[in-house]
Parts: sequence; C-alpha cells; structure tokens
Amino acid sequence: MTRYFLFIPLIIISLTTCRQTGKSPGKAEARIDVPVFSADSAYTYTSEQVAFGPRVPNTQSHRDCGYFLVSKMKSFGATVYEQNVNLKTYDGIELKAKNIIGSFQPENKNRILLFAHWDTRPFSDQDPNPENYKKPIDGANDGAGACAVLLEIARQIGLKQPSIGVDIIFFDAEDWGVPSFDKEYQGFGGYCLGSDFWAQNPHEKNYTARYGILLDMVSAPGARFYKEYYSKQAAPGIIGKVWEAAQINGFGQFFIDDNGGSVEDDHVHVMKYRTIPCINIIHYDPETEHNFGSYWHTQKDNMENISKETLQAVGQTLLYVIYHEK
Ligand code: AHN
Ligand code: ZN
Repeated sequence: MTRYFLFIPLIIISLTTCRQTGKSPGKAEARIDVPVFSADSAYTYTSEQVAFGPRVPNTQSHRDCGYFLVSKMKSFGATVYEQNVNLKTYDGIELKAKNIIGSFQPENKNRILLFAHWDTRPFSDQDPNPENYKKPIDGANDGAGACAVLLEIARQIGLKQPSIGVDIIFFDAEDWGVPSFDKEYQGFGGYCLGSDFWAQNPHEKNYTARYGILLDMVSAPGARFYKEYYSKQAAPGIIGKVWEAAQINGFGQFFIDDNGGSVEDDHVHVMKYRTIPCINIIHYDPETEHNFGSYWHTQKDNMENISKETLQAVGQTLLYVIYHEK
C-alpha cells in the first residue's frame, strides 16, 4: 500500500514536467487560456432576439430588443452608451434608431472594435412568393445570430478580461435598403444608416481602435466565409490573423482561403469616416445569384435555419483572436 502512495505522486510529477518542457526547453512560453465559446448560449441569445418579433425600426419589437441588448451588455459589466438618433430612409421615412455601444476597459487605449447590425429588414423581397415581399423577416441569421455571437463574447469578457479593451457596437437601421420590387428607387442604396451616422458622430470624440471586425450572417447551417474584397484591401493582416485562428481551432472548413465578393456593408461606412481598418466576416455563397446565403431576405431566415456549429466556429475563432492580442 505504501508503495502506491510513493509512486502515484512521482508519476503525476513526471507527466506534468514532460508536458511543460516538451515544447521549448529552457524558456517556457506563456500559455494563453482562451475561454470556451458556448454555442448553446449564443443560440439562446439568437432565439431571444427573434422572439421579440421582427426588429424593424419604429416598432415595439424593435424597442423591446434594444432594451434587451442594453441590459444584457450592462449585466456583463460593459459601460453602455445608447446613441438615439432619427435617420431617414431612402424614401424619407423617419426612423427612431438606436446604436448600442458596450465598452470593456474603457480607459485602455489599446482597443479593438467588434460590430454587427441588430435591426431587421422590413421586406422579404428575395422570397420566392411575391405575396411575402412586403412582410418583415425574422432575421434570425441576418441580424440576430451575429449579435448573439457578440453577446456571448461579451459574457466571456465579463468573466475574464483579455489584455486589450474591446468595444462592441450593435448598429441600427442597417437593413432598410431599397427593395428589389421598388422600381422607383433602384440605386438609392438605403443600407447601413446607423453605422454611417456613428462613423461621423462616434460616441466618443476622435474614437479609434486598432482594427474592427464586422459579423454579418454568421449563423446559417453550412455557412462559408470567404475573404471579402474591401476587407482584404483595407486590412489584409487582420484577414490573415482571423483565417489563421480559424485553422488553428479546427474551423478551416468554414473560413475559406479564397476571395469572396465585395459587400458595401457597415465596415465600409465605418472605414469611410474613421481611420480603423475593418474586415467583414460574412457568409458568401458562390452558388446563389446574390452570393448571400439561400434564405437571405426571405421568410425562411428564421430559427429553423440557425446552426450551433456555425455559431461555434465564428465565436471560438474570435475569442482566440481577442485573447491573443497584447
Ligand atoms: C448590400 O447589399 C449592398 N449591402 C447590405 C448587406 C446586407 C444586407 N447585410 C445584411 N443585409
Ligand atoms: Zn439584410
């Protein structure tokens, strides 16, 4: 019996010693503990947003979801700014919009910015059935999923701070672009109203960050992320860093080493007025006509088409990047 007591501790010591010295003898590399992203949590945050109903500006569902996002961010310990502003759509409708900014370590000058849009489209203009064109979408993927990934990242940051400061922005009024059925206004744009306003009027004078990452449509089953044109032009190093992080974490099948299309999304508006190089992690599908996912701007962008695997791939990759920054 006494022999076991002697040998078991010896075996344990020798095992741990081997592990620590196995890599580089002499100087032990500081191992970085990256939190484990919970896809269950992100899935719940997605369904909680969708449960409010379509988050179309000027509706009660939109107001309710805005309060939800603000209170969640506060509960994770972020300093929260609410930027309320009236913004005009392409056809002159006044939207009561709200950009929501959550800051971790606001005093830290070494910062990165993560963002997504939280509003949903008032049209289903890509739906196969024209009777649905004027119905709003659930926006489970186009809106909620990306915000849910950012909420779960915020929860993890609240539990354990990384070395850098992190700002998370939920932009409003991204998705009121001219619908394809509106022949009068084709070419008038109309997207990205919230980010365009914030970029010109940031919550903090002269706000800047080392870089920014936009998440857009990051929760569909089988989603694939290609290197988006403006992202690659403006921030090839950040693209490289994120795609490498995905590889290291075993999500190489989601992050494809190939070029995607060019998308005039919130990141382009941020870069127009703020000197922050930004990338867009966005589902690109070479098979569809519009190159977005198959349920883009249709009634099928609902909770039935949300994938925990995709949420995990994006969320864990981003946590790896965030916790490796010095
Ligand atoms: C364009 O389609 C030009 N920009 C908006 C991209 C988008 C719409 N993302 C989500 N919904
Ligand atoms: Zn959209």
